[in-house]
Amino acid sequence: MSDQVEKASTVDVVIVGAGFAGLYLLHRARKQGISTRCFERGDGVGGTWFWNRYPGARCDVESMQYSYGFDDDLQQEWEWPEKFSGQADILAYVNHVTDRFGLRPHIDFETEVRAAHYDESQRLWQIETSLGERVAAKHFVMAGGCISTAQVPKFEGLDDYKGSTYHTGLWPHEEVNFTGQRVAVIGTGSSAIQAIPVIAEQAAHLTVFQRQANFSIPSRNHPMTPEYAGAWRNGYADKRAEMRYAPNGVLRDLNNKSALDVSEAERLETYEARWKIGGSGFLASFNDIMTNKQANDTMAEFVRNKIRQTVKDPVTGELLAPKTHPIGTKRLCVDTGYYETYNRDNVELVDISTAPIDRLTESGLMVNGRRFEFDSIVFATGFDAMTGTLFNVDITGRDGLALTKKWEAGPRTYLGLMSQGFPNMFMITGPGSPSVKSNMITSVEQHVDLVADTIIHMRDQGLELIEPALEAEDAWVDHVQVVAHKTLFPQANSWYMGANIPGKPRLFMPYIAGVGAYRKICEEVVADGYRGFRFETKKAMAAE
Ligand code: N01
Repeated sequence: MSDQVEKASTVDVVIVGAGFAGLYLLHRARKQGISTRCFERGDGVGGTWFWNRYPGARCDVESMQYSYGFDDDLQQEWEWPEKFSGQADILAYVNHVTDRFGLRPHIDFETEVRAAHYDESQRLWQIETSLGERVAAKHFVMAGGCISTAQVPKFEGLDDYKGSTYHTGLWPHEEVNFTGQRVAVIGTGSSAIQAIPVIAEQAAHLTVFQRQANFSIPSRNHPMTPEYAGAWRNGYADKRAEMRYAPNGVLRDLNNKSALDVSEAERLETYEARWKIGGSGFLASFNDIMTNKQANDTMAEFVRNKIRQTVKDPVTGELLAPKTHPIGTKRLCVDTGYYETYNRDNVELVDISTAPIDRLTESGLMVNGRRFEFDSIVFATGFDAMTGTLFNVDITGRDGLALTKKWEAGPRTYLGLMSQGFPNMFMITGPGSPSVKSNMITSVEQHVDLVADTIIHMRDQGLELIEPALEAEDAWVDHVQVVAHKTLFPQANSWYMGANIPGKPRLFMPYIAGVGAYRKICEEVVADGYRGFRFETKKAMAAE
């Protein structure tokens, strides 16, 4: 790791996190002469890709699109080995970006931000770190990611279990070898669906505990071809511009027909053709899959039939065919050989939908009175998404108001960017922005540019404080829910709805109207003199 530079205790901006968001913000700030401190809990950069090292971890957005677009030399020069990148390749890329732009010395690694209190008298955020350091900042930016607080359910007997335990989102850096072991995987979300085929190849026996089955589409991943990469590189300027206004921040071939306006033969032919292509673009087979339950049912049944055809044991196949939610309303998974894995002799699926795990024991766990013994248990049980990482920091705003208190009935933001009562605090891809319902890099770049441009605007105009107006925030909170309820998303018990965390308020957290629609709203807000925000000048403070 490079030598650290001298660190100031009063800066313009404190940034939490050195993942894709924190790194780009650090780069923008440094270029514009904005002083920063950037704190990262890990001992390296990369955020999600630093922590999620489980076997099979891979991105389901194509490499040519899951990459920064802010620097043309970077995107022209970087070589991606595969259509969909594995975790190690993405981490290598993030490390390259960090060093290419000289960011590493400006990051405090292995340092958590524990508290951030807004000091109204000085209009400064007072930050406290896990190393006991205090730093004051004009602006405080939470860039710690949306899916970065791993959760292990509070199973009874959790501490009694004597074997090895792992969480997919906190995977050890050294290689984990399951050869010869009896392994359990708890959970069947995106992480499990990627890990299970790889663990099954190593383990002597693998038992998968499934609560709700998930829909998964084959990735059809393959080595990158020079033709494909070349076509992207030659067209990057236009393609990135298009991505920024695309519904999910990725270029996808959306079929602009209703699934119900075509004949059954055309519908099946369309699904079949897209199944062969693979990937989550499958959802773009028709334009009403996420808004019309009848249309959605046609796609869901097509995928269920694929699962039934793939899995040889009909009982297991039926258990794996999801029936609890419309397809796409929980994050659509993308896999390599997931359903085929259940045809192996060393893999067993245990349905815990009606009889949950009773408890963990010294040597394994018990379900419905049946005792299982394991050498290792893998928790693929997900994250306290969207709000968990924000709540891990003791954040208090004006009048000592805690963010946890303000958001006790659910997140309250204006544009997913700021919350009233917390002046000069920004969230990158916060709740109420497209965030997890988009290509994260597209959304990260948009938010970072908006935040950096706003800080520069304030500096240039002699403005010292920015805060959303309560009415603007109230209207946005309502708007996010109105838009969500025009879709099928609220019908699922998903982490988008906070349903995976006991006691978490149930409401749809991301903004689902699309990346392009959202970007246009942000552009209009800024063009309209930051409509819905209020500023205060230095003079106003002196007069108080
Ligand atoms: O987590 P999840 P994840 N007892 O919350 C089960 C992104 N990601 O880490 O469905 C038993 O989706 C839970 O069951 P249920 C992506 O956005 C992207 O897999 O709630 N089981 C579920 O099966 C993704 O959505 C990529 O009934 C319990 C599983 O654990 C997000 O990260 C790859 C349980 C958790 O699934 C999170 O994915 C990986 C309990 N008490 C992740 N509690 C790609 O880019 C939970 N479960 C490809």
